[in-house]
Amino acid sequence: MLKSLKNSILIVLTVIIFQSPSIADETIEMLNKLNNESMVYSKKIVKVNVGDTVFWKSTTKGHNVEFIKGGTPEGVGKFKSKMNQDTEFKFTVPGIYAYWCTPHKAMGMIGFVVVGDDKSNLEAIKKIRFVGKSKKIAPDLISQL
Ligand SMILES: [Cu+2]
Repeated sequence: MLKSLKNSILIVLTVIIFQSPSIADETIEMLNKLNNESMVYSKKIVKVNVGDTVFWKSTTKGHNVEFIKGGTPEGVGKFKSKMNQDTEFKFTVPGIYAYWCTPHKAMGMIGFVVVGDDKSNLEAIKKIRFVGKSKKIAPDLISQL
């Protein structure tokens, strides 16, 4: 009896340990509607630690994630996920990351990730040329970083 309990605990622990690398530290849904907003990420700002992974869930189709040019810390490459698909990114370089949904960037579908509480590229983030509705909502979001 005790042995089988011990085995059960071992199995549970093993499952937890082997699953953890695939568990995202933040999950953001890509949505057509959220309350009275349309074309949005469920969380517009997330703050994570260096090495954390953010997972974007394609809850409704028609969206993606694209890092904005000039909107990432120096040395970070381009990132543009496929349309209609879940995606994830492991953040190994600290700083602010600004991204948008390629087809909805003019409809206000933007988001920010702050990694390692590092805001050293804030001035560059403020210089991003947002378009349409994003231009209206970006300053308020940036002030909350
Ligand atoms: Cu979109």
